[in-house]
This record gives sequence, structure tokens and C-alpha cells, in this order.
Amino acid sequence: MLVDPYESGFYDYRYKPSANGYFKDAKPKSKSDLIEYDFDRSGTLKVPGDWNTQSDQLFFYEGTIWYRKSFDYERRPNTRLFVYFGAANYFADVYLNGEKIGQHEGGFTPFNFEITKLVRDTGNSLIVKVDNKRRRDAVPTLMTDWWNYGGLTRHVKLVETPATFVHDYFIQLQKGSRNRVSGWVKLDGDKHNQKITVRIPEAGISKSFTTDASGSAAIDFTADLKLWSPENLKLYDVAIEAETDQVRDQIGFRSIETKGTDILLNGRPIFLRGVCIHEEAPLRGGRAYSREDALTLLGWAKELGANFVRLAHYPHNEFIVREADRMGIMVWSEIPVYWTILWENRATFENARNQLTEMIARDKNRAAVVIWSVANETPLGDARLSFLKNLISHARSLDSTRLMSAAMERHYTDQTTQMIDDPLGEYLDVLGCNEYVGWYDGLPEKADRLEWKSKYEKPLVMSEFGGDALYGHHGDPLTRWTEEYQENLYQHQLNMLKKIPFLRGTAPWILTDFRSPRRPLPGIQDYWNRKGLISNRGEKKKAFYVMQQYYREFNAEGVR
Ligand code: GCB
Repeated sequence: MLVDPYESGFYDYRYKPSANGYFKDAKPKSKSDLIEYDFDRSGTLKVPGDWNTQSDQLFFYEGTIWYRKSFDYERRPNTRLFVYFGAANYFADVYLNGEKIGQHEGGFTPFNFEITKLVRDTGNSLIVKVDNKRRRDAVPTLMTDWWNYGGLTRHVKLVETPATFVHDYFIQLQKGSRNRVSGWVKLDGDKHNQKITVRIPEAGISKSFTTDASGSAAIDFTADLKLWSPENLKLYDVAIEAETDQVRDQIGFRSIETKGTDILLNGRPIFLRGVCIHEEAPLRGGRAYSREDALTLLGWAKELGANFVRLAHYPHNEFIVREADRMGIMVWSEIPVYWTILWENRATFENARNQLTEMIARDKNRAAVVIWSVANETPLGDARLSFLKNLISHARSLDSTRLMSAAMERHYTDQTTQMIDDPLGEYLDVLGCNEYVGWYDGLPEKADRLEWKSKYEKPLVMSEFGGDALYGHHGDPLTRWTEEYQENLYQHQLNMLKKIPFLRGTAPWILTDFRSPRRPLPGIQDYWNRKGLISNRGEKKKAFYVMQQYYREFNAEGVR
């Protein structure tokens, strides 16, 4: 890899894109040749992995790094080859053997490029320029409260397929139904018209369809299925067999809907006993990317008594969503439309919409995912409302089965009344609301006096609340940063939350401490947001047990 803060491997000295950038992976051909870089004599980085936590010099780095991977690959006849990236934060330019094969914007969703024609049997040079400079017009924008971990943060794979392959499929229960499966299958390749069979052997299902001239087929059938829920972790082996390809997946079936202020899972009211999670690796710090990381984080959530997690503030890696499916934990998944996006900028909207599309594309078959969320704490205004309305209708057009939400703000109508009346609420199925009574807003006992009102007859998930505590730092309940303050804050919060008649879920902020450049206080924060119920070293703070006790008061069905 090459660290390139001035992007001189991309631009020439007149700041014009250079024809002979680092992507050529060149070597001097003679002793007189002038080449000012050499991948073979530069450092290395592990992939997957953010670069910030791999070297002290890169800890605060925001800029460009060039990755190079050399490989041999013997492609079998009549196959196609793709290079797949789980995520690259934030902007990626990808080259194979000196030629550009594509670019991608957005740090948390997968993308791939076909390399069938360019790949050679030996001596391939795959080069990726990853740039994590923050930009005002990007998603997220300049200001966030998490570390801007850069690099190839998730797995990179070569994927070989048949000439015409099963490109994608959507196999879920139809909205409002508990026995009707509907969706679609799409092929990619020249052989458009094929017979497709969807098999669910355990449910005795084998249904055939024919793809049309564009390679797509709608699927629709009824089935007697055991429904997925946190208490019944039923996943079925599903096979999608085309004439030229077949894929297998494990899919759970469940219905999720709202009725008045209730959230219904498989027709029964539930309470989302949740917790927010950042994609911060447990114990070691840095971006989480592995199955083990997912098991640790979700394991802690389970210990807390959770049946729900809010994966904040961007799509997390696929492992955690798949493990949530296996562990019976419902998921809220969101895109980084956070705080102060450029609402009036068309390109910013297109970018947000693309990240939403890619999030839904990856996780649309996961039973665990019950909520797609489009925004977090965005300021009221007309441009913002139309931006978010358009995102919501786009999401609904891609997936009509899940609930739409957003984490909103609220305001006081008098000293003791909290009002939820953000006009966005009209377009949501579930109201999300972040509040920091007792931390940014008064002292903990203030919560006791508050009454909550909503303009909408809809369920509310309190999508954030909490306060900071340094693990092992003790004092009285009014001393900031102590475990006792945080514990006291949670006690008063729960007194207040229990009195909200339309509350159907809680997701305290946050499961574990996470890195943030906004949090410098020496000896306490040291660039960590300390609102974790668990420290960055895995130690449980006192507030963890307050929340755990609250969740224990719910019965197995998740309702008090
Ligand atoms: C919020 C944000 C979250 C922050 C949190 C905090 O409202 O949504 O991203 O980290 O507050 O700790 O201030």
C-alpha cells in the first residue's frame, strides 16, 4: 500500500488526472527510468481492516491510500469473474492491470465489478485507491460523532459465476400475509428465458417459474411455514435453481406490521427490547468486520435481554445481520443521512438513495431486519422533508414488506411536555425519537416530571437515550462521568419511559464505548464516546444492569 495525502498518484502537478498514475503499478524498465513509487517496497495493510488502527501514523489520517494485490487466477471456461468489495470507506477507484474498472461512493455497502475480460492467468495487479476525506456534500457529511475509519474495511473476494447466473432474488412473505411468499428472481447473462425452480424442501415446496426477456421472473406461492421470531429461530434452506446456475440461502419468514400504536410480529404485539450498536470492534477497537465480532456484540445484547438492535448509523457488515437472523434478534438498519446533509443538492440525494438501494439489496431476505431507517436527527425544513419523503418512497418501492422509520428530534411545548410532531412522522410506520434528558438536557431527575405526547397514532421507539460514564470511575449520582451518574440517569429515564402509552421499543445509546474525534476530554474520554453500557474493554457498567433488570420484567413474548 501507498499513503498518498496529496493524491499525486492520481493527479499531475497541474492537478489534472494523470495518465500514468500509481494504478499502472509500473517498474523502471531501465536504470534511467524515473518512477517515484514502488508497491513492492512500500508497507502493507491487512484487509479487511480500517487503516487507522493498523499504524499509529494513520490513526488520524483522512485521505488517500492505494492498495495493491497481485494474484494469479485461472478462470474456468464459460465462466465470468467479479471482484467484490464488502465496503470501502469512503470513495473507491478500482483498477485491474492498469485499467480502471469502476468507482464507488459510500463507505458501508458492498459493490462489485466484472473483470472477466481483463483478468489474466498470472500476474494480475488489482489496485484500489481509497479516499476517506470528509466532504460537505457527502453522506455522511463533515460532522459526525464516530471515527472516520478509512480503507477496505470489509472482505474483498473474487466471485466466479456461470455465463448466465442467478443475480438476485427477493423471497419473503407478502406484506400482511403469513402464508403467501412473493418476490422475484433475476438472472444476469445472455440466456434470459429459463425455467427457475424455488425449493424449500423442509416445507415441501418446489415451484417453477419462467424468466422473461429481461431475465426476471415474479414468484408467488402459498406455503405452510413455521414463522421466524426471537422465540422461534426458524430458518429454512431455500434453493433457487435456474438451468445454468443455482444458489442456496437460509431464509426466515415472518410478518411485521403496525396497527394503531402497536408493532405486530406475526400478528402479535411486541415490544422492541433493544440497544444501539456502532460497528466498533469489541475489545480491540477499530471497525468490526468478522463473524466473531458480530457474535460478541450480539452476545452482549442478548445478555442485556435484547430482542432488537439498532445498527447505527450506517449499514453494518453482513455477518452481524446474518447472525441476528440465527440468534433471533430483530434489526433496525439505517443509512448515514445524519445531522446536516446538503438537502438541496441533487448529487447528495442520489448518493443517499444509492446507499439505501445497496443496503436493501444486500439484506432484503433477512427475517431479522424489521425496520429500514432513512435518517438520524435531521433539522426541520422543507428541503429536508422532501429529500426524506423521496427516500422513503424509494425504499417502499424496493421493499414493501418492512417498516420505515427515522430517528427524529422532539421539542418542549411547555416545561414538562415533550412533543413529537416532526412532519416526517406522517410518512413513517414507526416513530423513532432520540432524547438525552439527564445528559444534554437537564439532570436525571428532570425525566420524572416529563409527559410525552405525539401528533401521530403510531408506535414510538425511543431510538436513543443515555449518558457517559468511564468504567471504574465512581462518585455520587450527580457527578458527571461516573458509573453512578449513568446508573441514576437510566433509573430516571425508565421511570419516564414506562409512562409513555404509545412506547413500543427502547434502544439506549449505546452497547459499547466507541471512538469519536468529538470526544477529547483527557483521562475520561480520550477520544471515546463513553455512553456505552459496556466499556471498550468489555467491562459492564452499572447502568447495564439497570437496563437488564427492565428487560427482565417483560415476558417471553416480549410484552409486559
Ligand atoms: C446523538 C447521535 C449519536 C451521538 C449521541 C451522543 O444524538 O445520534 O450519533 O453519538 O447523540 O453521544 O451525543
